[in-house]
Amino acid sequence: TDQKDNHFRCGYIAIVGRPNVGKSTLMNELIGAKVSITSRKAQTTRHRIMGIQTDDDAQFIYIDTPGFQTRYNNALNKNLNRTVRDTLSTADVILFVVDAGVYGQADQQVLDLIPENVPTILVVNKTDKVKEKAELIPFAEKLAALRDFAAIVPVSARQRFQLNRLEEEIRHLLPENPPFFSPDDVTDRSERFMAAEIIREKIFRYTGDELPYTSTVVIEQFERKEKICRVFAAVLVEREAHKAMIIGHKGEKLKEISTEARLDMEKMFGVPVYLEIWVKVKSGWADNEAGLRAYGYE
Ligand code: GDP
Ligand code: K
Ligand code: MG
Repeated sequence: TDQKDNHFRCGYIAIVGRPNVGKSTLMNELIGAKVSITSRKAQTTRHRIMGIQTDDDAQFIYIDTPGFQTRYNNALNKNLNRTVRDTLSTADVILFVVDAGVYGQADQQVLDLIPENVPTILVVNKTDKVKEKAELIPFAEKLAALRDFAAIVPVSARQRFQLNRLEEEIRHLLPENPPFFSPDDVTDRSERFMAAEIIREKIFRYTGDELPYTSTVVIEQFERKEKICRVFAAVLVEREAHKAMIIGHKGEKLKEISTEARLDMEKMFGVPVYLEIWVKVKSGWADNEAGLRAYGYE
């Protein structure tokens, strides 16, 4: 009805937390169907990962923030944290995810990056690991004192426990907006894009300074079949030294990057994935505008 249309809600929900608290699992479970995954370009050459879930009354646009997931405390990460802070200040809702019963300095560092003026839901994940649920009450009370959270929701992303309640809490906080994305704006292209995004995230994770600024991932071939997905990717770098950084000693680093990327793709696409990654030196591509356009950067 018209009235319903007037009240449609749509907005960006950033999911943050230290590594391994279950952010990606939570996002995947919240968006449910793999096909609802889509993506769009951010203002910079760095893309954001998004999952979109649309129902009759609202469109939820989730942003996963890979910036927190890298384990090196270097200039790149400081820059990434800045990017994360920008992402957070433009989000409509923030989900601050912690591990049930565990709260340490790494969690606090993430909380410190969250702007006070964006409604933030404290998500206490992995409640399935806690046998005595009563133990969670003092834990949640301790955390409640840290910030004026819009809500505190204990969940188990893995067991889908309380995810509907979490979704309702998010829904109330979304602004009234028409949908920004068409609900069926989903094609192979987005999976192809996600494949590049996943590889990029793993490269961030496994390499140190500078490298990601001048490297990019190009999906040269993407074959999506019912029972398998084949992905051939090239990582373009500017110098031989950069290539060596990605490949690592006896190819070990590239092997780890490939394995982790493949496992993530399998989770996301729901089929076994065959993945090959090459590293190629393309001198000067990052400075060359035509080159950038050819790789999809406007
Ligand atoms: P991220 O680094 O924050 O994105 O965390 P991931 O989503 O990759 O999850 C890290 C690990 O925690 C994985 O092994 C998940 O399977 C696991 N995990 C995520 N959610 C839950 C949960 O609700 N319960 C339990 N027991 N494990 C979970
Ligand atoms: K992880
Ligand atoms: Mg993750």
